[in-house]
Amino acid sequence: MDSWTGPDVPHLTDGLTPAPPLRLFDTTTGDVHPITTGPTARMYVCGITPYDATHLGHAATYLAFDLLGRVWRDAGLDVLYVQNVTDVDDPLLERAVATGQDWREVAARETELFRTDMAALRVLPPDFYIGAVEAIPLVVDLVEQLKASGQAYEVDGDLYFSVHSDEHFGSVSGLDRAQMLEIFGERGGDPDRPGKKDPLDCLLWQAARPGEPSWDTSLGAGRPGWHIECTAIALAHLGMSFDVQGGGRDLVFPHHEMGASEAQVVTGEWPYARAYVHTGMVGLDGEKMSKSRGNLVFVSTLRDAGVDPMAIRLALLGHHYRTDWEWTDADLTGAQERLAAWRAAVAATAGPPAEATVEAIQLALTDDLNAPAALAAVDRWASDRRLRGGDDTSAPGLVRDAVDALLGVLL
Ligand code: 5CA
Ligand code: ZN
Repeated sequence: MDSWTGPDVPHLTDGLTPAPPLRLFDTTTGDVHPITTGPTARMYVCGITPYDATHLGHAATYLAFDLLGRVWRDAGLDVLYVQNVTDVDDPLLERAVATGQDWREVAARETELFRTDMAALRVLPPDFYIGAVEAIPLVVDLVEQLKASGQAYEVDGDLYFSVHSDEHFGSVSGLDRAQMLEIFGERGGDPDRPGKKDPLDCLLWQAARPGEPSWDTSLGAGRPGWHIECTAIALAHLGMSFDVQGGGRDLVFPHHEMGASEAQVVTGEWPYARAYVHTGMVGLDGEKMSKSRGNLVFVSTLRDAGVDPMAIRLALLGHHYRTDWEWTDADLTGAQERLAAWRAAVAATAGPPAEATVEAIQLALTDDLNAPAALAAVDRWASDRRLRGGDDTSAPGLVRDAVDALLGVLL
């Protein structure tokens, strides 16, 4: 499906010390370590299930991976970025039934709103933006391969993946079996379904149910399971051992664990992704912001109220991507003040030299995407300029370009 149009990214390298190598926290290893790539960095980030508008938790997650793409580009790499849209799945179908709408209309409308929100927030678009529906042939092909090699089996017409066919199963999340069993049921799994070989086995293909959409394929009429959707899209567009699998921390298990195992079993190769990077959960009023809980602040609501998307972006970047945090109005007012201060500073004809500021932004972002430290470096330059002036006429332009290229904020 169509992605969205992204802004041009200014080029920064002239006259600056090269940025240090990128280090990221990898869920699998549990530590921050250097992330090396080939000349093209390959990233898959799990996309939305489009049954409601983009909330600030989603936006924070996509901004974190947007920073990663910007850091890679700043290091002179090409970036191959793939994202899915789960445009057929239980929550979407349930919402459509509950509101008396056609599920396709809900998905198309909310996906379009997501694109508009992402473009407004100046999030660089994925190169491949792929819906689950359009990926059905890819899914069928993978499931056929799993069936042929005996790693998929049937329960009342539905097809399941045998998680134990992957010797590395469990290595993404590092969870023990008891923890897995507990979480699986909470996050879309069905540990108690009779007939499964192992309670943790996950659905690959769900046979058609009355009143639900289905597709006639070699697997019979039905629709894809969730995890195999992302595996099929990632393998088709990135191949095995791509650099970063990203998403919110709620996806570590089962989604990223299962997706990795399915790919590893189909290809006989390891690893699926070289690093697994997860964002913290944004909450409101003491709970994770989620569509099912309904405690949401939407990007589009703020935009409709006239809030500058760059202030929204700065508010989200004010929190480190790995922390869980709660949205408050103070996040937005603080970001609006910061945006005004930065705009005033770069509108000046001269200021203090800015090379060290740009290098500080690069240093912060290459150190596990430390956006708050990067913002603090710009704050220091802006307050220096206000308090002490400065006669470097290239400095305001350099800060503007660096804030644009590295932080995605247009001043
Ligand atoms: N379609 C699947 C992924 S294949 C899905 O999880 N969709 S979603 O709409 O529920 O979430 C979209 C992305 O936002 C996911 O990466 C998810 O981990 C992330 N996310 C969801 N809620 C929050 C939150 N409260 N804070 C931060 N990130 C969140
Ligand atoms: Zn996914």
